[in-house]
Amino acid sequence: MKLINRIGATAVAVVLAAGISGGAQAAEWKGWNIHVPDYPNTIAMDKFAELLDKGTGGRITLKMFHGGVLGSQPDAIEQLRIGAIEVGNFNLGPIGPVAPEANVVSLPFIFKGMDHMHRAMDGAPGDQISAGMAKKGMVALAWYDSGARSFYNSKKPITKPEDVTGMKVRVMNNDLYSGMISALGGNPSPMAFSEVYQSLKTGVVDGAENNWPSYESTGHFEVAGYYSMSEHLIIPECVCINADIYGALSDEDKAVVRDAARQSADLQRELWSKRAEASREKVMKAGVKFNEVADKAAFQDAMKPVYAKFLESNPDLKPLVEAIQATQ
Ligand code: BDP
Repeated sequence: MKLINRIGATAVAVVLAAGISGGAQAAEWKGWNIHVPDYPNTIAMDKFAELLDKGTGGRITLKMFHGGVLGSQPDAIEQLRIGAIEVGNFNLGPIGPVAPEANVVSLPFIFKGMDHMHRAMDGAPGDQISAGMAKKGMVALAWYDSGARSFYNSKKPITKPEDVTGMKVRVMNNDLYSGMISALGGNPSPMAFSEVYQSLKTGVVDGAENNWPSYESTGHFEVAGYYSMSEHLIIPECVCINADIYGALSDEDKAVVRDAARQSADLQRELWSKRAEASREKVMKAGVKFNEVADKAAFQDAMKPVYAKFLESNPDLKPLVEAIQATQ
């Protein structure tokens, strides 16, 4: 009898706890972020947590796990979709394979620059991308900056597509990036962010591609000293939340969560432009051999098969691609 009572009490407690964490009462969320402590995204996600706590009077708390300790980015995206992680700062690159609408931002050179990307993401294309992500269980609360990605390697400057021929280049997990490297005659190597330093160092790959802050914060510049300003990808990032958890919030809490994310994005964008400059200066001082890519058109031309293949498999996304290209 006693035992049965105890089981009964435990069951009630479990049901109550589940009700509380899923509902409007009180919740403790886990957040994923891949970056080092002083990175703009890290500081901004901590700010998000702080604002959430304040805005809900401590009913919703967010414990951030930085440095990718909760798993690789593709894994974390899956964990967020099933609700094992409530919140994450994700690059739309690895989200693309899950949500096709989000994949259009991973078409090389689709954005003409950061301003163009901001206008597109703040407009109708951004809304369509958000809707596509929501259908896959992820609500994008705000967009973070991630600069432009350029090629770097341990061998030589890259000035023309042929320079990539035969090179083994690490890419994020997304067939579009593998297609991009193949179209340049290189050998793509999809790999987790955390493995890139060692792979560059030991020659498992010759190069990779990223923005200035990540090239610097990871130490990749120490082992791949040629940075060639191709700026082939401008990929926004999201502050994302599990769709069911977000959907179960009261309207008031939804507003607090959105507002906190927006404020954290304002901070992130401000810190981002400063860090991009500081990172660039730091690696240049360390002796990185930098070159501009004068003929970007040659790289853009080489991407035609990547676009053709993507539109062939996703004909319904042609209007979205065109809407981004037409965004003024
Ligand atoms: C960085 C992104 C991060 C990615 C990383 C990568 O902020 O989300 O995981 O690139 O290349 O710029 O994997």
